Amino acid sequence: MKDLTLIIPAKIEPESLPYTLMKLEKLNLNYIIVMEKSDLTTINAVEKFKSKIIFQNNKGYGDAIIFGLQNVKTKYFSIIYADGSTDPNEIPKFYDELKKKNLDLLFGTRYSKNGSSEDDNFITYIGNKIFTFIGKFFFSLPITDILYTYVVGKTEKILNLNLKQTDYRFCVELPIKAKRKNLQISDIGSNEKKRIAGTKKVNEFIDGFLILKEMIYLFFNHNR
Ligand SMILES: Nc1nc2c(ncn2[C@@H]2O[C@H](COP(=O)(O)OP(=O)(O)OP(=O)(O)O)[C@@H](O)[C@H]2O)c(=O)[nH]1
Ligand SMILES: [Mg+2]
Repeated sequence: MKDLTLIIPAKIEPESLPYTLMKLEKLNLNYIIVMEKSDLTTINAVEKFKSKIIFQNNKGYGDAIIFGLQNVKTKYFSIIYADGSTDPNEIPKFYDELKKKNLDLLFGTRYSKNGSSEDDNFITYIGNKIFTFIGKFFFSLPITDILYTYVVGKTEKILNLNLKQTDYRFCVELPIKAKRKNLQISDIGSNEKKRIAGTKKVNEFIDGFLILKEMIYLFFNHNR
């Protein structure tokens, strides 16, 4: 998988990130960690992997992923997380499926065959179901888990989408714009693990509201 680069956004993950990186080293995968310069605890915790870190100029989850994507030099990319919830051992399966079906984007899903989650709570589960339904009904998205955003795909295709959202709105902006540009999209079962340590960065209510607002905006505006 020399033609694949993993993008790992990380914010205040001093316990989880070293563990995730050890797994990646074992799998011999290329990766880029995207962090804020001010996140000294995480930077110190991964001192020996510092050549793989790039620093975002701005803030935010979406900003980190977009900046990471702009730095990918391989044909394929993957978005994967520092908190241990997205298991890197699933990458070979994702990568093989993407290539076999010649897809542009392949999304992990916790809610279809071979999918599960140890990290969902009642609110995130219901939220995901509602947003996935809106995605299917109003945007014809062929995916069953819109907010997971554990993805592999073709770098050139995602860069062409002109993604702009610097926060968690990125999660819905990506599949909606991809569908509108007629990218070949599918999903594949994934087992989400529990966050290893640290606190989640998503605020279910504030980010949920922003995500809903983004979906309404994109429904009425086709040309952003
Ligand atoms: N660089 C950067 N990384 C971020 C930012 N916000 C979140 N992340 C990282 O993005 C990944 C996903 O964040 P989480 O807090 O686990 O969010 P989530 O997985 O959607 O939510 P839960 O799993 O439900 O807790 C983690 O690796 C975070 O460290 C940010 O502002 N900047
Ligand atoms: Mg998480």
